[in-house]
Amino acid sequence: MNVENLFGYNVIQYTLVSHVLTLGFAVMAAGLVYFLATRGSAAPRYQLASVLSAVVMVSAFFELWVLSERWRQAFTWNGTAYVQTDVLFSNGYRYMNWSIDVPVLLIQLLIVLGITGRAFHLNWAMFVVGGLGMIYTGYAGQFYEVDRSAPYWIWGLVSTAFFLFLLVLVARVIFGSLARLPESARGPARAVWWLVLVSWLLYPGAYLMPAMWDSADGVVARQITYTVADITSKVIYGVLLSVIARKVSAAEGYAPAVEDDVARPRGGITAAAR
Ligand code: RET
Repeated sequence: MNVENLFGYNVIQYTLVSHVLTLGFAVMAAGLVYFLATRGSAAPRYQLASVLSAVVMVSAFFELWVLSERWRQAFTWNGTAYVQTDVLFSNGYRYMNWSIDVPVLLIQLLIVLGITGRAFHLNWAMFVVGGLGMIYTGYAGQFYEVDRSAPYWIWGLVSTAFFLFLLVLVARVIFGSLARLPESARGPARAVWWLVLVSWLLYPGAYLMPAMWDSADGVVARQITYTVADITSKVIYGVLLSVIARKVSAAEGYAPAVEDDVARPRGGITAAAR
């Protein structure tokens, strides 16, 4: 049971959550178009990363859509406030979505950074095990968020251990690859590290929200936090990876990547104006 079901909401609180959930799935639909349309800008061996971004978009689109419908069904206007119906709102859907998205997001990183062979399979396995371990222990803990009894804190801590393990792996993969990357891709690769660090930290923040801010406003803050985290960790992250894939492809001499680089000076009017 989630704290969302404990409160009544005024018009602003109720609508804010409704809007923010809608923003979430609308951005995923937009991302889907972007990733499919720009897939060809990278060399074939990196194109799987775009396909995987599209997979993440579809899965998140449906999850956020369902969540948004749940929000609508779980509360009804009684003349003064939005109050509970007999439908429960549940953040558990998010955790199910992460079990698809977290492993897929991490594997994309290996593809784009050009990790191959044994290192690819080893990191792949550790990402899947670490990711699922983090998600399902957190999933077990969130059932206890209302009274915040021992399992909430214990599962939260176990989940955090998996999370730290993943962060170390991601840092190793990114910083261990920098020297091999063309100069043009190193900036975006470092940016991926900071993006992962900041955007992933928002999820434990949302988990802890009931302990920090146990009210209707806290619920609004939590759903905003989740949405910002979803947009940054899935869409912005995917865009950054697609930029890296294009830069690496261009450096490898893949003609469509060179052609598609909109920021590359080509002479003509822009050059003449300088
Ligand atoms: C939980 C439980 C409390 C402790 C920690 C957690 C971490 C969750 C994370 C989720 C990331 C999800 C992503 C989804 C993208 O689609 C499970 C909330 C540390 C880091 C990136």
